[in-house]
Amino acid sequence: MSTKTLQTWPEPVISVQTLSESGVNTIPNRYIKPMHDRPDALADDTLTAIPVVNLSHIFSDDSSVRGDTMRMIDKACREWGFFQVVDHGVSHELMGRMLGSWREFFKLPVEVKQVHANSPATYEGYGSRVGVEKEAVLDWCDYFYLHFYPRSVRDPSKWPSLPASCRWVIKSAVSIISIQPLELAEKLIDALDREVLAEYGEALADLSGRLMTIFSSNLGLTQGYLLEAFGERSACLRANFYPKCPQPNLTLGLSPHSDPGGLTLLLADPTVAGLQIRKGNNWVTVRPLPNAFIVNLGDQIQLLSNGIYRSVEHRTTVHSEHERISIAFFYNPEGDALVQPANELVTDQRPARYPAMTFNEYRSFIRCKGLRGKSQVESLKLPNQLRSTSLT
Ligand SMILES: O=C(O)CCC(=O)C(=O)O
Repeated sequence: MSTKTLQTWPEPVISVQTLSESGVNTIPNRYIKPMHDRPDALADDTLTAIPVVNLSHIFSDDSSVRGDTMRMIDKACREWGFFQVVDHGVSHELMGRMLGSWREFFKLPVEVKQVHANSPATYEGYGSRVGVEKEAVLDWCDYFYLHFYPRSVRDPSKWPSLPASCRWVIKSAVSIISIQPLELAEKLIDALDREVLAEYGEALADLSGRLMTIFSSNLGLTQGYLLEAFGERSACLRANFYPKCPQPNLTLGLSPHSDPGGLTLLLADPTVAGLQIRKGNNWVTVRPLPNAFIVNLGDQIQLLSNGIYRSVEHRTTVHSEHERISIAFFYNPEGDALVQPANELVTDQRPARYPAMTFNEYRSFIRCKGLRGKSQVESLKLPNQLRSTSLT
């Protein structure tokens, strides 16, 4: 892929919210999925309780409680690739503020959000598509994407708020004179507080690190193995907004995909379901618990664990009566880290299933082609693995 391909979107981008609010009764063709990808195909709408882990039990004084919790996580990783964590140590108040702030942000007029419009070069900012293929079928979702780590790529000026130094000046001005631009400015200031964002990023990176040490131990590796293999801390966030859709049966909020990175911590609106996970030949709908994070394994854990743990395809549905919001925190290897199956997990019976590749190389696929199920990780299987792994 040439760098030029990733400089601009192939067609003008229209926010989904604009379409939704225009009052159309039918959705444009470019959002209509082929029959086999529509939400009704193979889906089970009953809310499913995926495994729930009380993470504080990892620190229990009782070694049997600690052991049971470790085993529960291992089982969830092997059987689901997804689980929810409660009592995870992240402040519920901070989680509530994040959901509230992003809700407010997406309520802002589109012109204000467009100030942060993103490009496929870094994806950072406000956007409505993933992938640069011309005439691709699009998803019913707007989002805001931003980088937290490594700190060298963190650019809070791209985050949706104003620098603290300007806040009080504008706030006091707004309280005296009420005119349109200042009203907008005030809304923007209140929409997201960069300090909340930074605090959230720190808390979730810490939680991800703890989970990585648990995964390492459960895989029989040294506790720090996965963290070391990932290199410098690297993480980004995607706030997803799914506007109301007049024909939810014809489209998807996000197309099926596995996450390209390490692990994802999803904070989902507990009042509106929408996340579906592939389980065998079915799609099951997750029941999100209040104050929980939905944890899922990404492709890099599949590669490092030599396929013992697997990333799992998921997608989202949309509604005609409700909008929905979710905040996905992606914990990734550093861009230049060479990711390959851990030596300890390569044996004569289980030879290396995947070649070594840097994460930057890996993620350029999704950035170019958009969300394509598990096609990338499956396409990487080494030739001697194709026959044996097709059985798993
Ligand atoms: O909105 C959701 O429930 C899932 C979001 C997701 O899969 C993503 O952002 O990659």
